[in-house]
Amino acid sequence: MVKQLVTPKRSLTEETEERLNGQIMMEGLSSARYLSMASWCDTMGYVKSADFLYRHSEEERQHMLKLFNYVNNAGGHALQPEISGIKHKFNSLREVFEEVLGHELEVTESINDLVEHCFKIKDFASFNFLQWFITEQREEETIARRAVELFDIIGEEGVGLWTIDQEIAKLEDFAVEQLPNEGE
Ligand code: OFO
Repeated sequence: MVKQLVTPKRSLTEETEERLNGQIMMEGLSSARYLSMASWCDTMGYVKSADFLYRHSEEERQHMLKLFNYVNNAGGHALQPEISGIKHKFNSLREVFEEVLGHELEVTESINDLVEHCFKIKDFASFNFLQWFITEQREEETIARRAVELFDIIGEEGVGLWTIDQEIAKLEDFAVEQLPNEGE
């Protein structure tokens, strides 16, 4: 048996630990999906969308690490998720951002379930920790919704796709304008 150097002070139930690891998987999946989308955009010449998605992929990895630290500090064991089945090819730039929106909605649902669970079992430390993710999801959804809207507002004909690609670079600023005093 491997000797532990410190006695973990466990404040997580097994179920909460498992659920937090489930959220780690969701964030890891976000990071992997966005990296793959970024690479596809790069090969297609959508340079601003590629930059946006590379940045976003890195952000998702940071979200995953935030959960890693929390789980281990609370006496649990954060697990590197198995991630497979990543899509590499897309039919259009619109499809990429529709998938981003669909994925973010799933992430929000998963965070909400986790928060509800923590509240029910009175794990207020985890409940409190997870508030950051709630706020973050508001921002992520705002960005993803706007990205999809751009295709209808601008249209894809002529210089439309080029213009949409330029506008994607401004999405983070758009979220700050829409949600002042929220997020980081
Ligand atoms: Fe981690 O915020 Fe998107 O998924």
